[in-house]
Amino acid sequence: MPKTYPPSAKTAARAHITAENYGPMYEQSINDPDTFWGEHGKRVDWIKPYTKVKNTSFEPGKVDIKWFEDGTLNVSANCVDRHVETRGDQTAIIWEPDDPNTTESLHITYAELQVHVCKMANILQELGVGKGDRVVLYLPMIPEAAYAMLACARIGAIHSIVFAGFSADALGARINGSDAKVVVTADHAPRGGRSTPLKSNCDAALLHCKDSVKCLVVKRTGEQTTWTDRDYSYNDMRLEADDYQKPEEMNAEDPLFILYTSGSTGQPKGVVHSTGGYLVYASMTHQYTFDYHDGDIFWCTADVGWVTGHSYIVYGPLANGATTIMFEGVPTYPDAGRFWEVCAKHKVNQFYTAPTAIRALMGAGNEWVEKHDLSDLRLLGSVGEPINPEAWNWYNEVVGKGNCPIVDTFWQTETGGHMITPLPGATTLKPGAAQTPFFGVKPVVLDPQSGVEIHGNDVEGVLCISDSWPGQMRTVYGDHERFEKTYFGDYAGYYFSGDGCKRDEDGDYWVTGRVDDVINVSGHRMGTAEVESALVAHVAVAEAAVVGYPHDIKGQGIYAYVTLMNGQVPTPELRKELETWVRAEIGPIAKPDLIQWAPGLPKTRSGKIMRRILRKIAEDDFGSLGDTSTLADPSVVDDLIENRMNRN
Ligand code: 6R9
Repeated sequence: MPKTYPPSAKTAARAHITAENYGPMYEQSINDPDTFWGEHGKRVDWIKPYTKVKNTSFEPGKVDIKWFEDGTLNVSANCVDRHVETRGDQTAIIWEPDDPNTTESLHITYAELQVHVCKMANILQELGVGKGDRVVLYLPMIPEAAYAMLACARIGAIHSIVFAGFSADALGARINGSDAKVVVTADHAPRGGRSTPLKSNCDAALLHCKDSVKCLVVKRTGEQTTWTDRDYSYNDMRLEADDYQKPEEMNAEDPLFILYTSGSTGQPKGVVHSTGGYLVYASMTHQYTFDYHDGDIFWCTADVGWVTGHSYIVYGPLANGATTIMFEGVPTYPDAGRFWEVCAKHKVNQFYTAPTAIRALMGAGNEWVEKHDLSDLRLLGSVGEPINPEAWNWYNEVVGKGNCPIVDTFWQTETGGHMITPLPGATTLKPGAAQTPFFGVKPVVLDPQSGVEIHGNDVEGVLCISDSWPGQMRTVYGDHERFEKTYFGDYAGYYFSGDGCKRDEDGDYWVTGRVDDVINVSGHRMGTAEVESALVAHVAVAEAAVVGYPHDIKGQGIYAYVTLMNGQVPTPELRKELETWVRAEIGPIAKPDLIQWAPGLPKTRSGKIMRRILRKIAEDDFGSLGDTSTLADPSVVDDLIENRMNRN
């Protein structure tokens, strides 16, 4: 029996949620969601209070999700204005730059935040942005990213953030996909001592977009950039912009943002989140999962380009009047002690990061942690992929000194906030398990083949959710049918997560990873189909199949099997060229780790690529290939095995 960790008396004594109140609250959230959420929905300020709470259906063909549907509110008023009245001088955002030796960190109070957000809102309006319009944000991790998010929310515009590590092509596709009016970017994005030319990427992207799209440019480094007729300087415009802007009254169900994410088929889809339900859920999970109390300093190391940054750098913490850290850099720059230096410098109380970072820092050695005073840390969090027990133990012992509960939070871009997670004052922790459902979440384990619910404990299957929760995505932008098909098409009446899971003998959930063609590289979601379509877009490539394989640091690496066009010669130079090509098509995170030249791919007689076999070979586990008798040409497998790239 692996060791488990009950909440310490100290943790339990101060916790919002304890072993005593979790059970009854959870029961009510499931059995009487109207009463439960009717009460908890009041944690945010409404302009017009709701009278209806839950109105949701997972029924095939009629999937429809509405929460608090007749209420009105404004997210920016909730994240900013209401705190200005009570804690205007408190720091809202601590900004920590990429390079601590050349740049000072910043402390932005709630009163200052209001001015920044209002100015940005006025600038966006001047550029023609109104309620319901889309604005793409392609920014470094700078305070202006938060100002722009909140400014959109203030005027009722819908933001769509594109991670600054994505390429010009990916950016262009997302600008067009949401028909955005304005793109907000910066001259350059410093990260890990290197600099990405965001503005010139943006110029390249906009070549493929409507002429009417405007570009608002924030000065970050001051390095030279080209300037065109569509460009506007944020730094100039803010000198003239008014410092107040009245928040727009929004319906609870108006979209707050779009965020593109990868799925198992086709191009990334625009996940749409709502105004009311999302904010209630993001703020409640932030407070309870991290046991956040007034005055605490909270640090989520994610980028705002991912959902984790949306919910737990900006919306959740600011709705709760928290002090939230925005970190521009990477864990290993200037050295492998950076995370711990920042924790010590700002006296961080709750620290939230990804297993890939934990594994990398574990490999760098304990001395980097021990150099810094981490005595203010009270809680540690993990997100993005399953955390292996070795990394969990290191996080617990070396970083947390055995005094900080670890919350292993399972959730998704689609879910808006935590779904399955320990609560620090209530849960006896098990290393490697996300464990218990958050309020309002009803996980079920289904048999993957029959789709029948598997009851009881000590069972395994696919993870579905059987009823709606307020933070759930509402639709795929512009394609409700795709929403239904993707999430409700496989198992009628259930939201399907795409993950496999076990429910152990105590009823705790262990999420075991994707069961579809989504791979998880350093906690970033990648559709194998996206990488494949980038590869086949290269003139030399006839066919490509991409799978994940176990990678010590990244969790999964990208393994590509490439069949070249007739007459093309496989050379190391071509391999390099394909790597660079994928980087340019999608972004650095999509670059294949291994490319194997494949004279042929294993296919069924009907032409389907048998990925199961390719996965096994990539895992260097070809002893158990299973049945290959349905292959059109079984001999291709021998060649693939002989030339495999990953030998353990
Ligand atoms: C928040 C976020 C979602 C996918 C999800 C699952 C994996 C995330 C996890 C986890 C096990 C955890 N995942 N957290 N698996 N334990 N604590 O990561 O969103 O980028 O959409 O990824 O990540 O496979 O389906 P997103």
